Amino acid sequence: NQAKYRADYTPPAFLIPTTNLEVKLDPEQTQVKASLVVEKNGVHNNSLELDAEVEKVVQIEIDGEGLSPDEFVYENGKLTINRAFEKAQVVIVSEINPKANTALEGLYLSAGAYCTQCEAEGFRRISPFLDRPDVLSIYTVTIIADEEQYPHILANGNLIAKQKDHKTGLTSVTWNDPFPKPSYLFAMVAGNFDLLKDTYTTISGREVSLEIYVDKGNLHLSDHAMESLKKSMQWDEAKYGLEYDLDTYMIVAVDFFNMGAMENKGLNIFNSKYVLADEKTATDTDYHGVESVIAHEYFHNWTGNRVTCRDWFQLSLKEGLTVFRDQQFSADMGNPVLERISHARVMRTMQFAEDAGPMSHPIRPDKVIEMNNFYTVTVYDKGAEVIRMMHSLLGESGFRKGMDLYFKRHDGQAVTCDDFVSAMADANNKDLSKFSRWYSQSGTPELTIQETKTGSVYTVEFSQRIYGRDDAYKALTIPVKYEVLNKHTGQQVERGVFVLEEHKGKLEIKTDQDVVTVLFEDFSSPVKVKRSLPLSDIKLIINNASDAFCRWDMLQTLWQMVAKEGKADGEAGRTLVNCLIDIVLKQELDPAIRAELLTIPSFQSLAEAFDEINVDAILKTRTLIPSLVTEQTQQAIRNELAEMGPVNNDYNKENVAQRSLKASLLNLLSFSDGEEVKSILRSVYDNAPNMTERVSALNASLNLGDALVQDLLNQMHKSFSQQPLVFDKICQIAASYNGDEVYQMMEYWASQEEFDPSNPNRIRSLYGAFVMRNPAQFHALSGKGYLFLERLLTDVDAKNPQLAARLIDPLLSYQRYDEQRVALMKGVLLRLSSTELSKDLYEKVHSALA
Ligand code: DPP
Ligand code: ZN
Repeated sequence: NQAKYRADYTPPAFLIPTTNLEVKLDPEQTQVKASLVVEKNGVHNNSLELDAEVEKVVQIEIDGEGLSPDEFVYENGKLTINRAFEKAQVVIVSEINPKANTALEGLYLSAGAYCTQCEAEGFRRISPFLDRPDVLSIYTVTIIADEEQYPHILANGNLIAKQKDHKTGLTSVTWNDPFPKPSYLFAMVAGNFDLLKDTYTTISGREVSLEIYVDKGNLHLSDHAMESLKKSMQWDEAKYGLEYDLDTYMIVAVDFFNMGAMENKGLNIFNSKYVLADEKTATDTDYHGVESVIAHEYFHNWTGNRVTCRDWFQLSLKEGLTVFRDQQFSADMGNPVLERISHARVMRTMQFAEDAGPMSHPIRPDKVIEMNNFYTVTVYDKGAEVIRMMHSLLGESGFRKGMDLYFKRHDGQAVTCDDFVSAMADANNKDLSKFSRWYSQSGTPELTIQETKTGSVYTVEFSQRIYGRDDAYKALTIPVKYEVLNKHTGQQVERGVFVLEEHKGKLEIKTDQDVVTVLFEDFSSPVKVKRSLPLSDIKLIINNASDAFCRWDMLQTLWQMVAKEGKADGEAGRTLVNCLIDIVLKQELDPAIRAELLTIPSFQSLAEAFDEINVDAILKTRTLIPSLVTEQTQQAIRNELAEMGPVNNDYNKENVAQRSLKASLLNLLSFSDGEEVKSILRSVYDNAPNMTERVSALNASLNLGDALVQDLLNQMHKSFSQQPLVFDKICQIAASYNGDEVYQMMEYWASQEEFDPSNPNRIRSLYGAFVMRNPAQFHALSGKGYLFLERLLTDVDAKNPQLAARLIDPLLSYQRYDEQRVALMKGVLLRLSSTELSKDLYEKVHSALA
């Protein structure tokens, strides 16, 4: 389990300008014949050393001549060929076993269909290759299969030939992709699907055929995905002048998939969760997920595929940028404030935790053991925040100039994060060298804020650091969007952007008024803010800030203060309860924002406020506060819910806002007890015209004991049997139940026919929800929750390391808990460390214990 270092990068010793693959499909013995043009890159005498993780290397030829066994060595993931050449035709025949491939990397079977996943290093499990992103090749791929069983035989690019061999009865289908690409973007599929077809005419008038392949019987679930694809194509043309470049864009939805989706050139492969949706079976959150993942993968065609990464340390080059682009797209399609709230939530609950834990890394990591462990919230979401800050500093048109120059310089190349920053800097004549520290420094900056008033000068002093890292910490460039408000009237005095570039900095405002500042509007930098504001100022900001994000944000601060006080009847608690009551009663507020304001913060987001996480105080806060609020507002909530009734079905901004408001109100109501509440939830469930409302009723029912939840879950199971994506919702809700019955509930759902433990979606829905969304049980002092995870990890790691390595994440922050829990969690890690682990889990367990 050797680490690799970014600093050790060297260019490839050989290049492979063309790749011809011939793949004879067979569930257990697929034969892959790779004919490669290989040429030396530079002057050297190195042997050709290929990455290889195939079952068997059957035969090797160089320029038509077979190699004898002593001319090559295949061991430890490398195939070394000891015959010298400058340029040669290298043919390698190997054998692989798709059926045994439970890791779901390389070529595998998903519910009877062949599909591939090659990012990051899966191609070497299909054929020996220079499996690194800076080796770009033109692929021609011939797939041989029984067309009756697999009517759809696909690979990247354009279909160029198809013929049936009447002797064998097999069909061979040939595809060619004219764009040179790294091996991680290779894809092939063979299966029997339903096909949704449409077309899109690009801005220059080319007609592109759009094809979405879904499991038989699911055609009616693919319209939203198609609409999302067309919107994405149109948006990228309008916003960035980027047009699609092949004649066909294919998306295949598969049930067995480790990630969300994969941007393979011209042939995206998707987790069916991010394709299939209709109102009956998918929630608004699912609709949003489909739209944003379709967009994300489509946007990769330029940011990722046309310009790709030189090496995997540069992953954020394509991921941070593409997340930023899909965030912009979602903001344009929906509600920008809600989008920002959700980004801030991800950053504060997941990314800050990762960055404070043992796997902390810069958005451009320096050291990696298993690359799959670095598809992280840091590389993706913090990466996107860094791009966003550049956007803030350069402005909309400056950013666009930078993007244009980036494509002009690097189209068709494999480049680095530095190349991206240089394009931005050069296009704008701006020095971004200091800014680029965001790429090399890990950790979350902590901003201490101090406000003073002297005469008519109001000063806000900022200082940045990371606790415990004072010597090594380099000052980062931090844009602070702010608004100054009159302390008494709440009127705006001034609004602007202050850029902090040193360890300390001062914003000075000339004013005779008594003022308070609203800071980090729109979450303008991914930092932690340490600021003690009097409750009266907090209240003023919640009621008056122009930026709705900050109004929401201040309310979160208040929640955190209450959690830290550990009681609901202190001054902060009373202020919070009063604010929430006001919001419940203020029906004239924007429903989408009101819904967010009335959402109870997650365990993780309250935990963020603690140095040592106080589990009990957080759990208590999350029930006491809503109970106090509903004590005084339940009648108003009931009235409003009765007036609302079921919301219209269509997926649009207004309806989504109404439904999310309804969910927040139902959830609040569930904190007032009584049979009446149960019957309201039951009737919402029974009369719900769509899945969003059914799930709202179910989530609220979690607060009312297990009988109602179990009853409604059984009802849902009956109405939607054999629908895996609905089954996932059932699992998720059951695993979130915070009473001791949760173990029986999980056992029950795991014993159902729909629960296939080799499917990552099932594992994530049931057990992932338990570890992430059930803090009361997962962190129970008995240690039962931790032991449960330990057994699960051992099971899953043996089959699917990538999946196991995701499930372990909550254990990695063990040092942030109290002594008893630290001991329990550390015990699990220690026991795991003494067993045989995959590279994925090994890296995480050992870094946690280091
Ligand atoms: N499929 C993953 C994504 O699109 C990795 N590229 O982010
Ligand atoms: Zn991506």
